[in-house]
Amino acid sequence: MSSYLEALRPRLSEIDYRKLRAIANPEVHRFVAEAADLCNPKRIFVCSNSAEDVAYIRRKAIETGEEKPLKAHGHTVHFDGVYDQGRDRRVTKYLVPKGDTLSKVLNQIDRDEGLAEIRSLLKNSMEGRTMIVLFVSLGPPNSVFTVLGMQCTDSWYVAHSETILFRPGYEVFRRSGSGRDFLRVLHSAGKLDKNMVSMEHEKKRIYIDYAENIIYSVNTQYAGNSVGFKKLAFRLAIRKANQEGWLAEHMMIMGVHGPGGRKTYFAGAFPSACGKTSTAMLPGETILGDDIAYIRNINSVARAVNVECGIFGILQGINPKDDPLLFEVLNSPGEIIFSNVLVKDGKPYWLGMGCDLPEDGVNYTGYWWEGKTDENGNRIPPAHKNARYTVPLRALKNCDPELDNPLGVELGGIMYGGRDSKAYVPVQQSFSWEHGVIAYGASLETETTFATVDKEGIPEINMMSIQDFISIPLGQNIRHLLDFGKKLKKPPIIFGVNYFLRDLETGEYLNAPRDKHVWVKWMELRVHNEAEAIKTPTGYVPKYEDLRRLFRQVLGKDYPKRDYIKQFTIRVPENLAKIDRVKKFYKEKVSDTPIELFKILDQQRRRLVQARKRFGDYISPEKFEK
Ligand code: SPV
Ligand code: MN
Repeated sequence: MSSYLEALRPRLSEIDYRKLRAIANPEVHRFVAEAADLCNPKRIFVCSNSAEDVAYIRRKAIETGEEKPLKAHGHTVHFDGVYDQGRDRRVTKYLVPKGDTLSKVLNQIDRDEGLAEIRSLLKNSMEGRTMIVLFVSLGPPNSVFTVLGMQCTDSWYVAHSETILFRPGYEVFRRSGSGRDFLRVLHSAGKLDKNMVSMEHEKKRIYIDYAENIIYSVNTQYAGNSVGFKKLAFRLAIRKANQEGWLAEHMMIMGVHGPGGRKTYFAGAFPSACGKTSTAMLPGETILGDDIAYIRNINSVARAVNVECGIFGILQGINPKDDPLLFEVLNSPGEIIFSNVLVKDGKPYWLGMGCDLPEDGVNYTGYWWEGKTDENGNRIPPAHKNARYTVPLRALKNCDPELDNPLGVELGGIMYGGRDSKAYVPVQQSFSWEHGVIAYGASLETETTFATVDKEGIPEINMMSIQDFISIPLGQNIRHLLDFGKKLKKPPIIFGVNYFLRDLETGEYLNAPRDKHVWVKWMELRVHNEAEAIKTPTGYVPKYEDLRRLFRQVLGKDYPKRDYIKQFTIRVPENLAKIDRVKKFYKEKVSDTPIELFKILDQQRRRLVQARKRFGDYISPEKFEK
């Protein structure tokens, strides 16, 4: 028996002691013992993922007040602090051991210094409380994709979220014995106010120790900062994937239904709040994942799994018209945690839900009324823009049946999309894997959104939509992706999508939210060579006739030619400026950029300049038709 386990005995009930003992990996015991030593909880609860243990976590989340029940059966609400409403880039840092270096663009701190700081913040942080120990399987268990993880936390809300979002891992740990490696997370919500909300936001820290595969998080509850297996473990997985030759991506996975009952799987990378979940949730298609995908080369075919089995999604804008499926789920009984919504008479409300909101209620600032202002005199919205829901994927009627296939699903296509108001057309196909990786993935530009606590609307490069999570040199990540495609028999076709293109004069969006369904259907046809396309300087774009037919079939809508021309006009000045920005970023910020990046962007520049000579600055797609 490990001495760690014995040291833990006074804080464990007999049952919890046995649950921990049944895992024969001394590293597990060591992690729990060291966490307990540091954080000093009164007792330790070990979740074995049994129905009983999961129900206990749910009950405690309500009993402690971290969640409050809502009227609908199974619904609860949780509030995060006013300054804890999104991922916090400022205080999320890598611990860098002496002698090691990371890209300049990554937030970092000397490992010894960072460890000392975070350990002092965690010291005795769980005093008088329970530490919950949870085991998860990232990806389907017992599969070549599986990565194991364990978290120690003092938040029942965090534990509850994890039981919804991740596949149970206790049995896998129990059966794998010693020697198996796993990711570790230690989290404490820190001091709580009377509403059970983390108080000391100025002491919020999220540190990633890649040398030991441990994540530390303290004085925060927002799930993106505290649920370790979302974006925090993702950073470690990116490193692991890079070393082992597979991909960990910020991607949704969906099954797109084509002619004759065919289903083609797509993965899609979009920065937070740029249409990722709403694409995966298009009615008539199936969702396999909405946030993080692992992709492997299996017999020279790219196959993907969802790391998670639930959704931690954005509520804003979910209404019966634009997201009918989600709206229905959110209004039906079943296990759902709402966060940072407005609550009135036991019902959750959010921005853009398609009805009038109540004039008062309770939100993340406490009692709220129409006209309430913050300390700077700014009006407080009824619900936070980043209000979220946490729901199991299996609760959705459109959940893809292959969710737990240990071999994943074969990818026919990959999409990259950001908030690009000026340059790229709504949908285009790359000329090759390399062109797609560079011109759409590495060149992905977006405007910042409310999903992080920074200022909104600032344009920035968000490489492959993982800029916030990347933990290896940026150039190496591009190189890795280029190489991954080279080893495939038939790499997935890479598409660039842009749901946020605006009219250059009026500034209005050129597409309705549901138009993306047409683009998705067109991509599906392209994967099977069943639609034609027009070759433009930036990629292959759809033909008007195909889109007109699809708009009619998919949305029952007319698609006037003038809309098509506006949306698919190649904007040469905006595209050239984009290329300049992207090249500048990589030249200045990324010392190991693969030479292919500059080559492929220069080729694109030449194509644009040539086209401008023939046709001018703004070129109708029809000009490129032979
Ligand atoms: C995102 O912001 O990309 C999310 C939510 O998916 S978080 O868990 O905060 O990362
Ligand atoms: Mn995300």
